[in-house]
Amino acid sequence: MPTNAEYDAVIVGAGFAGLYMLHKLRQAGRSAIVLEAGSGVGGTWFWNRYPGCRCDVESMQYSYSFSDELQQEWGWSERFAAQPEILRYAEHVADRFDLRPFIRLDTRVTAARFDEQGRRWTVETERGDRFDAPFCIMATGCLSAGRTAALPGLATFEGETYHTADWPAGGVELAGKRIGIVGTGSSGIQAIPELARQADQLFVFQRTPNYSVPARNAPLTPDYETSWKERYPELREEARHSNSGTLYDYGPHSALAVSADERENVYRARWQVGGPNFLRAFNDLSVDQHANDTAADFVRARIGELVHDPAIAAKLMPHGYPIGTKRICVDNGYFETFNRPNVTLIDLREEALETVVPEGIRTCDRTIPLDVIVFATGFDAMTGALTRMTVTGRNGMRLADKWVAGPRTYLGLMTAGFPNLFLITGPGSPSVLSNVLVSIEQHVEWIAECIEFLGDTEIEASEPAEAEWVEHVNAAANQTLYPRAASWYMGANIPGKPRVFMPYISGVGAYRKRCAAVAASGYEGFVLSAPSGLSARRA
Ligand code: NA7
Repeated sequence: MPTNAEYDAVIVGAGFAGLYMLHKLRQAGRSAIVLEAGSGVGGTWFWNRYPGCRCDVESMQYSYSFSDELQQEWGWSERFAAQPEILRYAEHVADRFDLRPFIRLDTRVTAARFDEQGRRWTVETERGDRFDAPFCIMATGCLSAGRTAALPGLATFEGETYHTADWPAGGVELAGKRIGIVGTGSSGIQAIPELARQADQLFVFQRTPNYSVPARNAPLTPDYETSWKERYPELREEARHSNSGTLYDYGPHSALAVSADERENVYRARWQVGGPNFLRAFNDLSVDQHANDTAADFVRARIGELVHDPAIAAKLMPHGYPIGTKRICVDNGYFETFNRPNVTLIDLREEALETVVPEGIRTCDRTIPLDVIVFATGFDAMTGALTRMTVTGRNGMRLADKWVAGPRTYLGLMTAGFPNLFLITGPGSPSVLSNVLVSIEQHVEWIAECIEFLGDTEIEASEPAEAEWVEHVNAAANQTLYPRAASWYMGANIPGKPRVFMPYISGVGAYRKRCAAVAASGYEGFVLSAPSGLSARRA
Protein backbone atom coordinates (compact mmCIF):
# COMPACT_ATOMS: atom_id res chain seq x y z
CA MET A 1 0.00 0.00 0.00
CA PRO A 2 1.71 3.27 -1.03
CA THR A 3 2.04 5.95 1.63
CA ASN A 4 1.96 8.90 -0.74
CA ALA A 5 -0.92 7.84 -2.96
CA GLU A 6 -3.76 10.26 -3.61
CA TYR A 7 -6.74 9.76 -1.36
CA ASP A 8 -9.95 11.70 -0.99
CA ALA A 9 -9.85 11.14 2.73
CA VAL A 10 -7.59 9.89 5.49
CA ILE A 11 -9.59 8.32 8.30
CA VAL A 12 -7.97 7.88 11.70
CA GLY A 13 -9.22 4.83 13.59
CA ALA A 14 -10.72 1.49 12.59
CA GLY A 15 -13.36 1.17 15.27
CA PHE A 16 -17.04 1.19 14.40
CA ALA A 17 -16.82 4.82 13.24
CA GLY A 18 -13.80 4.34 10.97
CA LEU A 19 -15.11 1.10 9.46
CA TYR A 20 -18.45 2.59 8.47
CA MET A 21 -16.86 5.85 7.25
CA LEU A 22 -14.58 3.87 4.97
CA HIS A 23 -17.44 1.78 3.66
CA LYS A 24 -19.62 4.82 3.04
CA LEU A 25 -16.91 6.69 1.15
CA ARG A 26 -16.06 3.64 -0.93
CA GLN A 27 -19.72 3.19 -1.78
CA ALA A 28 -19.67 6.77 -3.06
CA GLY A 29 -16.71 5.91 -5.27
CA ARG A 30 -14.19 7.77 -3.10
CA SER A 31 -10.75 6.58 -2.16
CA ALA A 32 -9.85 6.53 1.48
CA ILE A 33 -7.35 4.99 3.81
CA VAL A 34 -7.84 4.13 7.45
CA LEU A 35 -4.88 4.39 9.81
CA GLU A 36 -5.26 2.32 12.97
CA ALA A 37 -2.89 2.09 15.93
CA GLY A 38 -4.04 -1.40 16.92
CA SER A 39 -3.04 -4.61 15.23
CA GLY A 40 -6.70 -5.30 14.47
CA VAL A 41 -9.96 -3.50 13.81
CA GLY A 42 -12.63 -2.88 16.47
CA GLY A 43 -11.39 0.18 18.35
CA THR A 44 -12.56 0.15 21.93
CA TRP A 45 -13.53 -3.53 21.59
CA PHE A 46 -10.05 -4.35 20.37
CA TRP A 47 -8.31 -2.77 23.35
CA ASN A 48 -10.67 -3.43 26.25
CA ARG A 49 -10.14 -7.17 26.61
CA TYR A 50 -10.23 -7.27 30.38
CA PRO A 51 -12.13 -10.14 31.98
CA GLY A 52 -15.83 -9.26 32.26
CA CYS A 53 -15.83 -6.58 29.54
CA ARG A 54 -19.31 -6.36 28.11
CA CYS A 55 -21.59 -3.82 26.45
CA ASP A 56 -24.35 -2.17 28.48
CA VAL A 57 -26.58 -1.55 25.46
CA GLU A 58 -28.56 -4.62 24.42
CA SER A 59 -26.98 -6.56 21.58
CA MET A 60 -29.98 -6.26 19.28
CA GLN A 61 -29.53 -2.50 19.46
CA TYR A 62 -25.75 -2.17 19.69
CA SER A 63 -25.05 -2.97 16.06
CA TYR A 64 -25.05 -1.29 12.67
CA SER A 65 -28.35 -0.67 10.94
CA PHE A 66 -27.01 0.51 7.57
CA SER A 67 -27.22 -2.92 5.95
CA ASP A 68 -30.36 -4.98 6.33
CA GLU A 69 -28.50 -8.08 5.14
CA LEU A 70 -25.92 -7.59 7.87
CA GLN A 71 -28.45 -7.10 10.64
CA GLN A 72 -30.50 -10.08 9.49
CA GLU A 73 -27.61 -12.50 9.09
CA TRP A 74 -25.65 -11.70 12.24
CA GLY A 75 -26.74 -13.56 15.38
CA TRP A 76 -25.92 -12.42 18.91
CA SER A 77 -25.62 -14.99 21.63
CA GLU A 78 -26.43 -12.92 24.71
CA ARG A 79 -28.68 -10.08 25.79
CA PHE A 80 -25.59 -7.97 26.52
CA ALA A 81 -22.73 -9.07 24.30
CA ALA A 82 -19.29 -9.64 25.76
CA GLN A 83 -16.19 -8.04 24.27
CA PRO A 84 -14.98 -11.08 22.26
CA GLU A 85 -18.30 -11.35 20.44
CA ILE A 86 -18.42 -7.62 19.63
CA LEU A 87 -14.86 -7.80 18.37
CA ARG A 88 -15.81 -10.75 16.13
CA TYR A 89 -18.67 -8.63 14.79
CA ALA A 90 -16.33 -5.74 13.92
CA GLU A 91 -14.00 -8.20 12.19
CA HIS A 92 -16.92 -9.71 10.30
CA VAL A 93 -17.99 -6.26 9.10
CA ALA A 94 -14.45 -5.51 7.88
CA ASP A 95 -14.44 -8.78 5.92
CA ARG A 96 -18.01 -8.71 4.69
CA PHE A 97 -17.66 -5.25 3.16
CA ASP A 98 -14.13 -5.93 1.92
CA LEU A 99 -12.63 -3.10 3.95
CA ARG A 100 -9.33 -4.64 5.00
CA PRO A 101 -7.31 -3.68 1.90
CA PHE A 102 -7.87 -0.03 2.81
CA ILE A 103 -6.91 -0.28 6.48
CA ARG A 104 -3.35 0.07 7.64
CA LEU A 105 -2.97 -1.57 11.06
CA ASP A 106 -0.19 -1.01 13.62
CA THR A 107 -0.07 2.58 12.41
CA ARG A 108 -0.38 5.17 15.13
CA VAL A 109 -1.08 8.68 13.94
CA THR A 110 0.98 11.30 15.74
CA ALA A 111 0.15 14.45 13.80
CA ALA A 112 -2.15 15.97 11.23
CA ARG A 113 -1.43 19.31 9.60
CA PHE A 114 -3.53 21.42 7.25
CA ASP A 115 -1.66 22.94 4.36
CA GLU A 116 -3.50 26.14 3.52
CA GLN A 117 -1.92 26.55 0.10
CA GLY A 118 -2.36 22.98 -1.00
CA ARG A 119 -5.74 22.78 0.80
CA ARG A 120 -4.87 19.32 2.02
CA TRP A 121 -4.32 17.49 5.27
CA THR A 122 -1.06 15.66 5.81
CA VAL A 123 -1.34 12.93 8.39
CA GLU A 124 1.86 11.62 9.92
CA THR A 125 2.43 8.33 11.69
CA GLU A 126 4.73 7.23 14.47
CA ARG A 127 7.04 5.66 11.89
CA GLY A 128 7.22 8.92 9.94
CA ASP A 129 4.98 7.83 7.04
CA ARG A 130 2.79 10.55 5.59
CA PHE A 131 -0.62 10.34 4.00
CA ASP A 132 -2.40 13.27 2.52
CA ALA A 133 -5.87 14.05 1.32
CA PRO A 134 -8.28 16.97 1.11
CA PHE A 135 -10.32 15.54 3.99
CA CYS A 136 -9.20 14.18 7.34
CA ILE A 137 -11.77 12.32 9.40
CA MET A 138 -11.09 11.59 13.05
CA ALA A 139 -12.78 8.35 14.02
CA THR A 140 -10.68 8.18 17.15
CA GLY A 141 -13.37 7.30 19.68
CA CYS A 142 -14.54 9.01 22.84
CA LEU A 143 -13.06 6.55 25.31
CA SER A 144 -9.80 5.51 23.72
CA ALA A 145 -7.07 7.53 25.42
CA GLY A 146 -6.52 5.50 28.59
CA ARG A 147 -5.07 7.00 31.73
CA THR A 148 -3.14 5.28 34.44
CA ALA A 149 -3.27 7.03 37.78
CA ALA A 150 0.11 8.54 38.57
CA LEU A 151 0.46 6.80 41.91
CA PRO A 152 3.58 7.72 43.84
CA GLY A 153 6.21 4.99 43.72
CA LEU A 154 4.58 3.14 40.85
CA ALA A 155 7.86 2.73 39.01
CA THR A 156 9.27 0.78 41.95
CA PHE A 157 6.59 -1.94 41.82
CA GLU A 158 8.13 -5.33 41.17
CA GLY A 159 4.93 -7.09 40.10
CA GLU A 160 2.89 -6.81 36.91
CA THR A 161 0.70 -3.84 36.03
CA TYR A 162 -2.16 -3.72 33.52
CA HIS A 163 -4.75 -1.19 32.37
CA THR A 164 -8.23 -2.48 31.56
CA ALA A 165 -8.17 -0.53 28.28
CA ASP A 166 -4.88 -2.06 27.17
CA TRP A 167 -5.34 -5.64 28.22
CA PRO A 168 -3.02 -8.19 26.61
CA ALA A 169 -4.69 -10.05 23.75
CA GLY A 170 -3.49 -13.40 25.06
CA GLY A 171 -5.02 -12.75 28.50
CA VAL A 172 -3.21 -12.62 31.80
CA GLU A 173 -2.49 -15.54 34.11
CA LEU A 174 -4.18 -14.43 37.31
CA ALA A 175 -4.80 -17.72 39.08
CA GLY A 176 -3.37 -17.87 42.56
CA LYS A 177 -2.18 -14.27 42.48
CA ARG A 178 -2.70 -11.38 44.85
CA ILE A 179 -4.33 -8.69 42.74
CA GLY A 180 -5.00 -5.05 43.53
CA ILE A 181 -7.44 -3.15 41.37
CA VAL A 182 -7.60 0.64 41.41
CA GLY A 183 -10.86 2.12 40.12
CA THR A 184 -14.52 1.27 40.50
CA GLY A 185 -16.09 2.82 37.39
CA SER A 186 -17.79 0.72 34.70
CA SER A 187 -14.57 -1.13 33.84
CA GLY A 188 -13.64 -1.92 37.44
CA ILE A 189 -17.18 -2.96 38.29
CA GLN A 190 -17.24 -5.37 35.35
CA ALA A 191 -13.76 -6.74 36.00
CA ILE A 192 -13.95 -7.19 39.79
CA PRO A 193 -16.29 -10.24 39.88
CA GLU A 194 -14.17 -12.00 37.25
CA LEU A 195 -10.86 -11.14 38.90
CA ALA A 196 -12.23 -12.32 42.24
CA ARG A 197 -13.02 -15.72 40.73
CA GLN A 198 -9.47 -16.09 39.42
CA ALA A 199 -7.36 -14.44 42.10
CA ASP A 200 -6.05 -15.86 45.31
CA GLN A 201 -6.75 -12.49 46.94
CA LEU A 202 -8.37 -9.41 45.41
CA PHE A 203 -7.95 -5.97 46.96
CA VAL A 204 -10.31 -3.32 45.59
CA PHE A 205 -9.00 0.22 46.02
CA GLN A 206 -12.10 2.39 45.89
CA ARG A 207 -12.00 6.18 45.87
CA THR A 208 -15.63 6.90 44.95
CA PRO A 209 -18.41 4.32 45.16
CA ASN A 210 -20.58 4.05 42.05
CA TYR A 211 -24.21 3.35 41.38
CA SER A 212 -24.63 0.06 39.58
CA VAL A 213 -27.67 -1.88 38.43
CA PRO A 214 -27.71 -5.60 37.66
CA ALA A 215 -27.46 -6.55 33.98
CA ARG A 216 -29.48 -9.77 34.33
CA ASN A 217 -27.58 -10.89 31.30
CA ALA A 218 -28.83 -14.10 29.68
CA PRO A 219 -28.59 -16.02 26.43
CA LEU A 220 -30.71 -14.43 23.71
CA THR A 221 -33.73 -16.54 22.95
CA PRO A 222 -34.54 -17.19 19.28
CA ASP A 223 -37.99 -15.66 19.83
CA TYR A 224 -36.56 -12.43 21.15
CA GLU A 225 -34.07 -12.21 18.31
CA THR A 226 -36.79 -12.85 15.73
CA SER A 227 -39.06 -10.25 17.31
CA TRP A 228 -36.34 -7.67 16.65
CA LYS A 229 -35.31 -8.87 13.24
CA GLU A 230 -38.87 -8.87 11.97
CA ARG A 231 -39.31 -5.25 12.95
CA TYR A 232 -35.78 -3.97 12.51
CA PRO A 233 -36.53 -1.23 9.94
CA GLU A 234 -39.16 0.45 12.09
CA LEU A 235 -37.37 -0.11 15.41
CA ARG A 236 -34.10 1.29 14.10
CA GLU A 237 -35.93 4.31 12.76
CA GLU A 238 -37.58 4.84 16.12
CA ALA A 239 -34.18 4.61 17.84
CA ARG A 240 -32.69 7.21 15.48
CA HIS A 241 -35.32 9.70 16.62
CA SER A 242 -35.31 8.75 20.28
CA ASN A 243 -33.53 10.45 23.12
CA SER A 244 -30.59 8.12 23.65
CA GLY A 245 -30.56 6.11 20.43
CA THR A 246 -31.59 3.05 22.43
CA LEU A 247 -35.19 2.02 22.75
CA TYR A 248 -36.01 2.00 26.42
CA ASP A 249 -39.27 1.83 28.22
CA TYR A 250 -39.72 5.47 29.26
CA GLY A 251 -41.89 5.95 32.34
CA PRO A 252 -44.30 8.82 31.61
CA HIS A 253 -44.55 10.20 35.16
CA SER A 254 -42.52 12.21 37.61
CA ALA A 255 -41.11 10.06 40.40
CA LEU A 256 -42.80 12.47 42.79
CA ALA A 257 -46.21 12.16 41.20
CA VAL A 258 -46.79 8.61 42.43
CA SER A 259 -47.10 7.16 45.92
CA ALA A 260 -44.03 5.79 47.69
CA ASP A 261 -45.39 2.23 47.30
CA GLU A 262 -46.01 2.63 43.61
CA ARG A 263 -42.56 4.12 43.10
CA GLU A 264 -40.95 1.24 44.96
CA ASN A 265 -42.86 -1.24 42.79
CA VAL A 266 -41.72 0.48 39.62
CA TYR A 267 -38.09 0.47 40.73
CA ARG A 268 -38.31 -3.15 41.87
CA ALA A 269 -39.77 -4.28 38.56
CA ARG A 270 -37.02 -2.55 36.61
CA TRP A 271 -34.29 -3.76 38.95
CA GLN A 272 -35.59 -7.28 38.34
CA VAL A 273 -35.48 -6.88 34.55
CA GLY A 274 -31.98 -5.37 34.76
CA GLY A 275 -29.98 -3.01 32.57
CA PRO A 276 -29.89 0.77 32.23
CA ASN A 277 -33.63 0.86 31.54
CA PHE A 278 -33.77 1.32 35.32
CA LEU A 279 -32.95 4.99 34.92
CA ARG A 280 -35.89 5.56 32.61
CA ALA A 281 -38.38 4.60 35.34
CA PHE A 282 -39.59 8.19 35.71
CA ASN A 283 -39.32 11.20 33.46
CA ASP A 284 -37.51 13.53 35.85
CA LEU A 285 -34.68 11.47 37.32
CA SER A 286 -32.04 13.44 35.44
CA VAL A 287 -33.48 16.87 36.11
CA ASP A 288 -35.00 16.89 39.61
CA GLN A 289 -32.85 16.24 42.66
CA HIS A 290 -35.73 15.02 44.83
CA ALA A 291 -36.91 12.63 42.14
CA ASN A 292 -33.35 11.45 41.66
CA ASP A 293 -32.94 10.89 45.41
CA THR A 294 -35.72 8.30 45.32
CA ALA A 295 -33.84 6.21 42.74
CA ALA A 296 -30.53 6.66 44.56
CA ASP A 297 -32.12 5.59 47.88
CA PHE A 298 -33.54 2.52 46.18
CA VAL A 299 -30.12 1.48 44.86
CA ARG A 300 -28.46 2.10 48.22
CA ALA A 301 -31.09 -0.10 49.86
CA ARG A 302 -30.32 -2.91 47.37
CA ILE A 303 -26.59 -2.61 48.14
CA GLY A 304 -27.50 -2.97 51.81
CA GLU A 305 -29.30 -6.22 51.00
CA LEU A 306 -26.72 -7.66 48.62
CA VAL A 307 -23.66 -7.12 50.81
CA HIS A 308 -23.75 -9.16 54.01
CA ASP A 309 -21.39 -7.06 56.12
CA PRO A 310 -23.16 -3.76 56.90
CA ALA A 311 -19.86 -1.90 57.30
CA ILE A 312 -18.69 -2.96 53.83
CA ALA A 313 -22.13 -2.23 52.36
CA ALA A 314 -21.97 1.29 53.79
CA LYS A 315 -18.61 1.88 52.13
CA LEU A 316 -20.02 0.73 48.79
CA MET A 317 -23.01 3.08 48.90
CA PRO A 318 -22.62 6.15 46.71
CA HIS A 319 -23.52 9.53 48.19
CA GLY A 320 -22.99 13.12 47.19
CA TYR A 321 -23.86 13.01 43.51
CA PRO A 322 -27.11 12.18 41.71
CA ILE A 323 -27.55 8.70 40.27
CA GLY A 324 -26.97 8.67 36.51
CA THR A 325 -24.85 11.80 36.42
CA LYS A 326 -21.76 9.64 36.27
CA ARG A 327 -22.42 6.96 33.73
CA ILE A 328 -24.54 4.29 35.38
CA CYS A 329 -22.69 1.02 35.78
CA VAL A 330 -24.30 -2.26 34.80
CA ASP A 331 -22.91 -5.28 36.57
CA ASN A 332 -22.90 -9.01 36.83
CA GLY A 333 -22.73 -9.74 40.52
CA TYR A 334 -20.55 -6.79 41.54
CA PHE A 335 -21.88 -6.08 45.02
CA GLU A 336 -22.20 -9.80 45.85
CA THR A 337 -18.47 -10.17 45.12
CA PHE A 338 -17.72 -8.37 48.38
CA ASN A 339 -19.22 -11.33 50.26
CA ARG A 340 -16.37 -13.54 49.07
CA PRO A 341 -13.67 -14.33 51.62
CA ASN A 342 -10.88 -13.55 49.14
CA VAL A 343 -12.08 -9.99 48.42
CA THR A 344 -11.11 -6.96 50.51
CA LEU A 345 -12.47 -3.47 49.98
CA ILE A 346 -10.09 -0.63 50.74
CA ASP A 347 -11.94 2.63 51.07
CA LEU A 348 -9.33 5.20 50.05
CA ARG A 349 -11.31 8.01 51.64
CA GLU A 350 -10.74 6.41 55.04
CA GLU A 351 -7.49 4.61 54.39
CA ALA A 352 -5.41 6.83 52.15
CA LEU A 353 -3.09 5.33 49.57
CA GLU A 354 0.39 6.55 50.44
CA THR A 355 2.65 4.97 47.88
CA VAL A 356 3.30 1.97 45.73
CA VAL A 357 6.24 -0.02 47.07
CA PRO A 358 8.19 -2.81 45.36
CA GLU A 359 6.05 -5.49 47.05
CA GLY A 360 2.62 -3.86 46.76
CA ILE A 361 0.65 -0.82 47.89
CA ARG A 362 1.14 1.01 51.16
CA THR A 363 -1.79 2.81 52.73
CA CYS A 364 -1.72 4.92 55.86
CA ASP A 365 -2.56 1.74 57.84
CA ARG A 366 -0.66 -1.13 56.22
CA THR A 367 1.32 -2.54 53.34
CA ILE A 368 -0.74 -4.79 51.07
CA PRO A 369 1.47 -7.30 49.23
CA LEU A 370 0.47 -7.67 45.56
CA ASP A 371 1.61 -9.62 42.52
CA VAL A 372 -0.51 -7.62 40.07
CA ILE A 373 -1.96 -4.10 39.98
CA VAL A 374 -4.85 -3.55 37.59
CA PHE A 375 -5.68 0.03 36.68
CA ALA A 376 -9.35 0.55 35.87
CA THR A 377 -8.76 4.27 36.03
CA GLY A 378 -10.56 5.33 32.87
CA PHE A 379 -9.84 7.65 30.01
CA ASP A 380 -9.05 11.18 28.98
CA ALA A 381 -12.54 11.05 27.53
CA MET A 382 -13.83 12.74 24.40
CA THR A 383 -10.85 15.00 23.79
CA GLY A 384 -7.78 12.96 24.79
CA ALA A 385 -7.43 10.95 21.59
CA LEU A 386 -7.55 14.18 19.58
CA THR A 387 -5.36 16.39 21.72
CA ARG A 388 -2.67 13.74 22.23
CA MET A 389 -1.96 14.04 18.50
CA THR A 390 -0.51 17.26 17.17
CA VAL A 391 -3.37 18.51 15.06
CA THR A 392 -2.53 21.80 13.37
CA GLY A 393 -5.05 23.91 11.48
CA ARG A 394 -4.95 27.35 9.92
CA ASN A 395 -2.16 29.76 10.92
CA GLY A 396 -0.33 27.05 12.80
CA MET A 397 -3.12 26.76 15.37
CA ARG A 398 -2.90 23.59 17.48
CA LEU A 399 -6.11 21.85 18.45
CA ALA A 400 -4.85 21.22 21.99
CA ASP A 401 -4.21 24.97 22.37
CA LYS A 402 -7.54 25.93 20.91
CA TRP A 403 -9.31 23.57 23.33
CA VAL A 404 -7.29 24.51 26.40
CA ALA A 405 -10.37 25.91 28.15
CA GLY A 406 -12.57 23.05 26.90
CA PRO A 407 -13.50 21.62 23.52
CA ARG A 408 -15.14 23.99 21.04
CA THR A 409 -16.99 22.58 18.08
CA TYR A 410 -19.94 23.32 15.88
CA LEU A 411 -22.38 20.41 16.19
CA GLY A 412 -19.53 18.25 17.46
CA LEU A 413 -18.65 17.71 13.81
CA MET A 414 -16.07 20.41 13.05
CA THR A 415 -14.03 23.04 14.85
CA ALA A 416 -13.32 26.53 13.49
CA GLY A 417 -9.82 27.02 12.12
CA PHE A 418 -9.55 23.39 11.00
CA PRO A 419 -11.06 23.22 7.51
CA ASN A 420 -12.10 19.84 6.12
CA LEU A 421 -11.40 18.12 9.44
CA PHE A 422 -14.40 16.08 10.55
CA LEU A 423 -14.86 14.59 14.02
CA ILE A 424 -17.04 11.51 14.37
CA THR A 425 -18.93 11.66 17.69
CA GLY A 426 -16.89 14.69 18.65
CA PRO A 427 -17.43 16.72 21.82
CA GLY A 428 -20.59 18.76 21.48
CA SER A 429 -22.50 15.85 19.94
CA PRO A 430 -24.63 13.25 21.79
CA SER A 431 -21.83 10.65 21.47
CA VAL A 432 -21.28 9.08 24.90
CA LEU A 433 -24.81 9.91 26.05
CA SER A 434 -26.22 7.77 23.28
CA ASN A 435 -26.10 4.34 21.77
CA VAL A 436 -22.87 5.22 20.04
CA LEU A 437 -23.60 3.04 16.99
CA VAL A 438 -26.63 5.21 16.26
CA SER A 439 -24.59 8.39 16.66
CA ILE A 440 -21.77 7.01 14.53
CA GLU A 441 -24.12 6.13 11.68
CA GLN A 442 -25.70 9.55 11.79
CA HIS A 443 -22.34 11.35 11.71
CA VAL A 444 -20.87 9.14 9.01
CA GLU A 445 -23.89 9.64 6.78
CA TRP A 446 -23.88 13.40 7.37
CA ILE A 447 -20.16 13.67 6.60
CA ALA A 448 -20.41 11.50 3.47
CA GLU A 449 -23.27 13.61 2.17
CA CYS A 450 -21.36 16.79 2.99
CA ILE A 451 -18.29 15.59 1.10
CA GLU A 452 -20.44 14.82 -1.94
CA PHE A 453 -21.97 18.29 -1.73
CA LEU A 454 -18.60 20.01 -1.45
CA GLY A 455 -16.79 18.85 -4.54
CA ASP A 456 -13.62 20.98 -4.46
CA THR A 457 -15.10 23.43 -2.00
CA GLU A 458 -13.59 23.69 1.45
CA ILE A 459 -15.72 23.67 4.58
CA GLU A 460 -15.04 25.08 7.99
CA ALA A 461 -17.14 25.80 11.06
CA SER A 462 -17.70 29.52 11.48
CA GLU A 463 -16.61 31.11 14.76
CA PRO A 464 -20.02 32.63 15.58
CA ALA A 465 -21.88 29.37 14.89
CA GLU A 466 -19.38 27.50 17.00
CA ALA A 467 -19.65 29.97 19.88
CA GLU A 468 -23.42 29.73 19.78
CA TRP A 469 -23.31 25.92 19.72
CA VAL A 470 -20.89 25.70 22.65
CA GLU A 471 -23.18 27.96 24.64
CA HIS A 472 -26.19 25.87 23.66
CA VAL A 473 -24.45 22.62 24.70
CA ASN A 474 -23.62 24.14 28.10
CA ALA A 475 -27.07 25.60 28.59
CA ALA A 476 -28.67 22.24 27.81
CA ALA A 477 -26.43 20.48 30.35
CA ASN A 478 -27.17 23.10 32.97
CA GLN A 479 -30.84 22.26 32.84
CA THR A 480 -30.00 18.82 34.16
CA LEU A 481 -28.34 17.37 37.23
CA TYR A 482 -25.31 16.16 35.25
CA PRO A 483 -22.97 19.05 36.09
CA ARG A 484 -23.37 18.16 39.80
CA ALA A 485 -21.08 15.15 39.50
CA ALA A 486 -17.30 15.16 39.16
CA SER A 487 -17.51 12.89 36.12
CA TRP A 488 -15.47 12.24 33.03
CA TYR A 489 -18.34 13.89 31.10
CA MET A 490 -17.13 17.05 32.87
CA GLY A 491 -13.43 16.35 32.38
CA ALA A 492 -13.21 16.05 36.17
CA ASN A 493 -11.20 12.82 36.18
CA ILE A 494 -8.15 14.42 34.57
CA PRO A 495 -6.09 16.76 36.75
CA GLY A 496 -5.97 20.18 35.10
CA LYS A 497 -8.63 19.42 32.49
CA PRO A 498 -11.22 22.20 32.34
CA ARG A 499 -14.60 21.42 33.91
CA VAL A 500 -16.84 21.61 30.89
CA PHE A 501 -19.72 19.27 30.14
CA MET A 502 -18.60 17.83 26.83
CA PRO A 503 -21.39 15.78 25.23
CA TYR A 504 -24.66 17.23 23.91
CA ILE A 505 -27.51 16.22 26.15
CA SER A 506 -30.69 17.13 24.27
CA GLY A 507 -31.05 13.76 22.59
CA VAL A 508 -30.11 12.10 19.34
CA GLY A 509 -33.51 12.77 17.75
CA ALA A 510 -33.41 16.53 18.26
CA TYR A 511 -29.75 16.62 17.33
CA ARG A 512 -30.29 14.64 14.11
CA LYS A 513 -33.02 17.08 13.10
CA ARG A 514 -30.72 20.02 13.68
CA CYS A 515 -27.88 18.48 11.66
CA ALA A 516 -30.25 17.62 8.82
CA ALA A 517 -31.64 21.17 8.78
CA VAL A 518 -28.13 22.60 8.64
CA ALA A 519 -27.27 20.40 5.66
CA ALA A 520 -30.57 21.20 3.94
CA SER A 521 -29.90 24.92 4.31
CA GLY A 522 -26.64 24.59 2.38
CA TYR A 523 -24.58 24.17 5.57
CA GLU A 524 -25.65 27.12 7.63
CA GLY A 525 -23.03 28.04 10.21
CA PHE A 526 -20.19 26.73 8.09
CA VAL A 527 -17.95 28.75 5.84
CA LEU A 528 -17.65 27.22 2.38
CA SER A 529 -14.84 28.43 0.19
CA ALA A 530 -14.21 27.44 -3.37
CA PRO A 531 -10.70 26.85 -4.75
CA SER A 532 -8.78 30.10 -5.38
CA GLY A 533 -10.07 32.11 -8.29
CA LEU A 534 -13.68 31.22 -7.50
CA SER A 535 -15.76 33.26 -5.12
CA ALA A 536 -16.32 32.03 -1.60
CA ARG A 537 -19.72 31.19 -0.20
CA ARG A 538 -20.55 32.05 3.35
CA ALA A 539 -23.36 29.95 4.67
P1 NA7 B 1 -14.14 5.71 34.92
O1 NA7 B 1 -15.59 5.60 34.89
O2 NA7 B 1 -13.51 7.03 34.66
O3 NA7 B 1 -13.65 5.12 36.32
C1 NA7 B 1 -12.33 5.29 36.75
C2 NA7 B 1 -12.22 4.83 38.17
O4 NA7 B 1 -10.86 4.97 38.58
C3 NA7 B 1 -13.05 5.66 39.14
O5 NA7 B 1 -13.56 4.81 40.13
C4 NA7 B 1 -12.01 6.61 39.71
O6 NA7 B 1 -12.34 7.13 40.97
C5 NA7 B 1 -10.82 5.70 39.79
N1 NA7 B 1 -9.55 6.43 39.89
C6 NA7 B 1 -8.99 7.23 38.96
N2 NA7 B 1 -7.83 7.72 39.40
C7 NA7 B 1 -7.65 7.22 40.63
C8 NA7 B 1 -6.64 7.36 41.62
N3 NA7 B 1 -5.58 8.13 41.40
N4 NA7 B 1 -6.78 6.69 42.77
C9 NA7 B 1 -7.86 5.92 42.98
N5 NA7 B 1 -8.85 5.75 42.11
C10 NA7 B 1 -8.75 6.39 40.95
O7 NA7 B 1 -13.46 4.71 33.85
P2 NA7 B 1 -14.01 3.31 33.34
O8 NA7 B 1 -12.95 2.73 32.46
O9 NA7 B 1 -14.49 2.48 34.45
O10 NA7 B 1 -15.27 3.67 32.48
C11 NA7 B 1 -15.23 4.68 31.49
C12 NA7 B 1 -16.35 4.50 30.53
O11 NA7 B 1 -16.03 3.45 29.61
C13 NA7 B 1 -17.64 4.06 31.13
O12 NA7 B 1 -18.36 5.07 31.70
C14 NA7 B 1 -18.34 3.41 29.97
O13 NA7 B 1 -18.93 4.40 29.17
C15 NA7 B 1 -17.22 2.77 29.22
P3 NA7 B 1 -13.09 8.58 41.10
O14 NA7 B 1 -14.50 8.30 40.70
O15 NA7 B 1 -12.38 9.50 40.14
O16 NA7 B 1 -12.91 8.95 42.51
